[in-house]
Amino acid sequence: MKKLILIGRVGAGKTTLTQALKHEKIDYRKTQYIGHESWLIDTPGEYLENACLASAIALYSYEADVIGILMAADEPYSLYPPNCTGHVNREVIGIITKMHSECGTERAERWLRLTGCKTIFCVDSVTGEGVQNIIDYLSESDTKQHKTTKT
Ligand SMILES: Nc1nc2c(ncn2[C@@H]2O[C@H](COP(=O)(O)OP(=O)(O)OP(=O)(O)O)[C@@H](O)[C@H]2O)c(=O)[nH]1
Ligand SMILES: [Mg+2]
Repeated sequence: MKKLILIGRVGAGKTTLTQALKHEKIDYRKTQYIGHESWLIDTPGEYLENACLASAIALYSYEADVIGILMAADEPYSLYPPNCTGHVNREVIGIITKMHSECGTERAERWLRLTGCKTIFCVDSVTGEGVQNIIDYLSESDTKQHKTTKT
């Protein structure tokens, strides 16, 4: 199993997705620190939102095999600079959470593509829809060969 770090703004759904990926009960908990002991690294959204904390994400990304950039379908704007994945020496995937939002997923997908993400998953972490696709992706021996993108 590849080790995945999840980054995204406050409320993007990192912890909920972490619980869904681990088949745990969905239970809201504000993330206060970076937990990096398992195959999933969950980060507080504040680390992405504050420039003075952002370097911690870069440091913890070195612990991971795959960087998961989250964006909820209902986010009003993107925090990610265009082509930011070009700076990353790891596999990067985009993950659209809250896929059943009335906003639809197209806008989030465009923003994630703008970051450079080629592989994008859509999930509803509360119902579990789409979550298995990420588990399958992480289980593959060579994720670079993975061709699945959002349809
Ligand atoms: N319907 C739906 N709700 C979601 C989904 N993901 C997260 N939520 C809800 O969004 C809220 C915030 O989710 P969290 O997982 O705590 O967000 P987070 O990114 O971990 O936030 P921080 O820890 O503050 O950085 C919770 O009420 C979740 O139930 C999803 O895929 N679908
Ligand atoms: Mg959290």
